[in-house]
Amino acid sequence: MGVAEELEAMRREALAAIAGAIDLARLDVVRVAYLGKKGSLTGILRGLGSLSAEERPVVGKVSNEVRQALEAALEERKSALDASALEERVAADAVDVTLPGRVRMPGREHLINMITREIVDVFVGLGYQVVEGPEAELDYYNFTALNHPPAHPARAASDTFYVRDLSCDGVDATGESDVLLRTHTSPVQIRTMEQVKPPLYVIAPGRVYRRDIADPSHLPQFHQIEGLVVDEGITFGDLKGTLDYFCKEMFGHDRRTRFRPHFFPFTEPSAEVDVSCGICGGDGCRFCKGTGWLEILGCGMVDPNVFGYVDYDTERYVGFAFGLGVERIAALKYNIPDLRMLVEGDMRFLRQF
Ligand code: 2U9
Repeated sequence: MGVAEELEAMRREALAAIAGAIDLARLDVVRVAYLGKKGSLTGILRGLGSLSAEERPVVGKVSNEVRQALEAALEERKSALDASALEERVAADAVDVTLPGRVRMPGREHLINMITREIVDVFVGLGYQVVEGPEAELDYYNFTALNHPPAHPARAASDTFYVRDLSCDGVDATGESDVLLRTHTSPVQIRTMEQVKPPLYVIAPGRVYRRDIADPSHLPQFHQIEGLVVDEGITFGDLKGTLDYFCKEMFGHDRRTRFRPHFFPFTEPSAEVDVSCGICGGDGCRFCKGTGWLEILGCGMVDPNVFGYVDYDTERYVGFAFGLGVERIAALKYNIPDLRMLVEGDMRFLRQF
C-alpha cells in the first residue's frame, strides 16, 4: 500500500475510533494513538524526509489534511462528550421538587406526664411543694411507719415486689428482704417529715409497683400522686374543700363530689371520693354503671400513730392526706377502656392527647 492509501485508511480508522470513544478518557487515548509524540500520523510526518521529492509535497499535504480532519473530529467529539457529561451530572443532581416531604414523627409528652403535670400544678397553685423519693424503698418507710401491722396483707410477697441484693444478704430477722419496690408514694412523705418540721403542704408524684397482673383496670407499675398537709387546726372540712376544689379544677366547675367512708391503715377517719359523672351529669349511664358517680381518689385524716414514727407533736398538729392513681384519672378523663393502652406505646393511640 502506498503512503497515500495508508493515510486514507488511517483517517477512516481514526474517525471511527473518535466516534466510538464513549468518554473523555477514551477519547484522549485515541488522540495520543494518532496525534501523540509516538502516534501513527506523527510517525508518517516524521518519515516525510525519506520520501522522494515528488511524493513529499503530496503526502505532506494529505497528512496535514488528515491531521486537521482528526483534530476537528476530536474537538467536535470532545464538545459532544462534555455536553453529555454535564447533562448526566445535572440529571443525577436533580431534585424532584414535586415529591412529597418526609413525615417527621417528633416525640411528645406522654399522657401520664401531662396529667401528672396538670394535677401537680393545681396543688402548686395552692402553695404545696413537690417532694420526691426512691422507688426502691425500705419496708420501714413503705409499711411500718405508715401504720401497717406486721401481718398486713399488702406486705405479702404475693402483693409487693421485694428486692434481693445478691451481693449481700439484705434480709431481715424473718429471712424476708427489707427492700421493696414502693407500693405507694407515702414513704416520700415519711422521709420529708423526718427532715422538715410542720407546717407541711406537700405533693408527692411518682411511679409505684404492685404485684398485679395487667388487665383493663390494673397495671403492675403505675403512677400515683399523694398529698399531705400537716398544720395546726386542720379539719376534715379543709380536706373536703381542698379535694372539691381540685376536682372542679381538673374535671370542670359543674362537677360535684361526695365522700364515702372507707378504711386505710394510715388515715383515720378515711374516705373514698367520687366525682359526679361527666357523661350523664349524675343521672346514671353506662359510663358510671348507672350510679351517677365515678370513684377518683382516697383520703383521710392522718392517723396519729404515723406522726408518732416521725416525732411530730400529735397534741399540736393535725393532718390530712389523699392519694390518687394517675392512670385511673387519665382513663376517666379521656374515656380510655383499658389501662394497658397507656403503656403499649402505640403512637396512633397516644398522639390523640
Ligand atoms: C402519709 C400519711 C397518709 C395517702 C393516701 C390514699 C388515701 C388512697 C389510693 C388511691 C388509688 C392508692 O393509687 S391508689 O390505688 N390511695 O386512697 N392515699 S390517703 O395517705 C397518706 C400518705 C402519707 C404520711
